[in-house]
Amino acid sequence: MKPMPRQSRRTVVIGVAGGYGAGEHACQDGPEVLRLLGFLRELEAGPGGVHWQEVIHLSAAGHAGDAASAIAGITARLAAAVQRSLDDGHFPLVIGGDHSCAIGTWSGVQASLAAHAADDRLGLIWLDAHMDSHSFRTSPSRAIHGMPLACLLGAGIGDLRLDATCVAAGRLLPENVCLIGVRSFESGEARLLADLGVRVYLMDEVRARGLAVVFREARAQVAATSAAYGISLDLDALDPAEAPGVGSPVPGGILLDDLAAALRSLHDDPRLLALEIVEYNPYRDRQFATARAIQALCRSLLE
Ligand SMILES: [Mn+2]
Repeated sequence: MKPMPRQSRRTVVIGVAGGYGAGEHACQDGPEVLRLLGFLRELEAGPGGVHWQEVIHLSAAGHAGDAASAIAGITARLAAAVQRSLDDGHFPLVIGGDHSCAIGTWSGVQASLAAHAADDRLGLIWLDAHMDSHSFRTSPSRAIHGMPLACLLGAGIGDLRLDATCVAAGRLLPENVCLIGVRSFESGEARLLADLGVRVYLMDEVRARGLAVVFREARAQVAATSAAYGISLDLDALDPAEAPGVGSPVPGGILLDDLAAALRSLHDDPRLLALEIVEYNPYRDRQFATARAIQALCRSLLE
């Protein structure tokens, strides 16, 4: 895959109406609300254009009754859609759904890299209030949206269908991953990330050093030994005072203006291959503040 400036790539939006990774399924309605209310519409006329390709829904055939099989079905279709959009020279913008969709998004990116790039190592900046690095063994809630990063790191979450997806696509290397904004986690997942040596910027460090500094450092690290990188943005990384419409709000997060500036700094970087924005819960939103935050962040990166 040749590095192409994003301006010459068309942004393709792939919605994922998935909520089975969380105890409450409300996030599954996020992408349709954003699409129907036209929150990305003004970007459509911008340079390169933004095109809503599809919203992936759970098919009856892909759902054998439990959350893991529902997510496995969505994951396979999402990975294929993301891989296809990269293969076609587009910039995939994935809109969740709960964060379990990350397994599909980044498996698709890795599959495309493996097929077309000499160097298939992928970097990933993971913005989140949580660590999302549980397995079925360590998770108190057993909710799969708390596990996607462990899965992508090849740590094994204990579901063969999901673990196999990550192994088949190639796995992320710990040194190519940084978490930013974490402020709520359990010991089992923290131990996994510490054992693997994954760099975690807790919210205290972000506040002390400033998001701009931390973000630049994280980007340098994930890009240092990989040809390309992506961003997985869980909206709960933001402060719930500014973005209340999320699946699992935690006080004391990143400020919207700071994150918009960080994304703006990536505007011209051809190594940024894909962006994922997840955990939009329209029912918890207030006067569309969170929908507008998504709009502002997309505009910062894409316009
Ligand atoms: Mn998350």
